[in-house]
Amino acid sequence: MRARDDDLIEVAPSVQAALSEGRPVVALESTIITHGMPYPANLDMATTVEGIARAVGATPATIAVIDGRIRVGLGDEQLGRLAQTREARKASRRDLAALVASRGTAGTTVSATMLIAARCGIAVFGTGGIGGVHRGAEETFDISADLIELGRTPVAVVAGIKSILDIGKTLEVLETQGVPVLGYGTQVFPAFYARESGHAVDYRIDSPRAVAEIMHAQQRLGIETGMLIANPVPAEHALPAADMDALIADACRDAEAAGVSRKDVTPFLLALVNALTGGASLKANIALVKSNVDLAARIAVEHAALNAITPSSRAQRGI
Ligand code: PSU
Ligand code: MN
Repeated sequence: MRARDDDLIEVAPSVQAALSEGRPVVALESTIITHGMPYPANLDMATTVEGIARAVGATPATIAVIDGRIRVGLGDEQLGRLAQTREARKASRRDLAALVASRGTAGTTVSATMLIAARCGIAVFGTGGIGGVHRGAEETFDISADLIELGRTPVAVVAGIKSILDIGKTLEVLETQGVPVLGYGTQVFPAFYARESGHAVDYRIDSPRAVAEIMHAQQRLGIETGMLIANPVPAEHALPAADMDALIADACRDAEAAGVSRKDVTPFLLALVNALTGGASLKANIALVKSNVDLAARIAVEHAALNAITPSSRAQRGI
């Protein structure tokens, strides 16, 4: 199914033009706007990262579901509405059809954003953090649909894994799903708020071009999994790992005591950790989103350049 022929998915003219001319496009998610950050920091972050993508020559495509239509590329009015409404749902892959049919409005998670991006021929996506395996998942089975999506949808995602999750178990599931995990300028997987987690990455890469080459090789091999590129938080925004660990353990206990489950867990923990750190975690989060989107946009630029050298690969993918 081609997105531009599909009246369920509305691709903004700027995004459509870039895609049909083979110019770089970077996908951006919207659950981070509707459920990941408070207003007005969420709106400021959303417009800032769009500007960051443009500044390096990539067209931003923020993805969301608005009144039952899947939108790829939002206008200011739509971004403003998403940032302020309390009615928006949180849409992962499994929610999309029900939301379209019921004319719902929702922020799209990493899984839904990847799925829609791939439908439209967008190969790179930048955000703050993916969902993963929650601490205590051996009891709750709380494992994000994002990990399964990374295993089945060919989009390169520049994002971290917050320490509200079990980073080790998350990396195990990514390995099971066949997802390459690349460290940008590091051999150690970065914890979200700290530059190091104690876990190794599969491959260290040091330039956007190197990531684009791995994506390109994956395409030519017909491997339809995504990949995760982890980018350490800028040093000046890192938070002390030991303090964060204790605080997050408290937050997880509170979530359990309050009976929070399923899709409410991540938004609950993000809001609580933000409150407990007096806003410091939100600041670090925003710094990381900006840095990730900047890197994603640079990767999109290199990937578009590589595809232009070998147009057959574009033709193969039907773009
Ligand atoms: N992690 C963050 N910030 C976020 C999210 C995760 O640091 O905003 C959002 C993303 O949209 C992600 C989703 O895809 O939460 C995962 O939700 P869950 O854990 O319910 O799968
Ligand atoms: Mn979950």
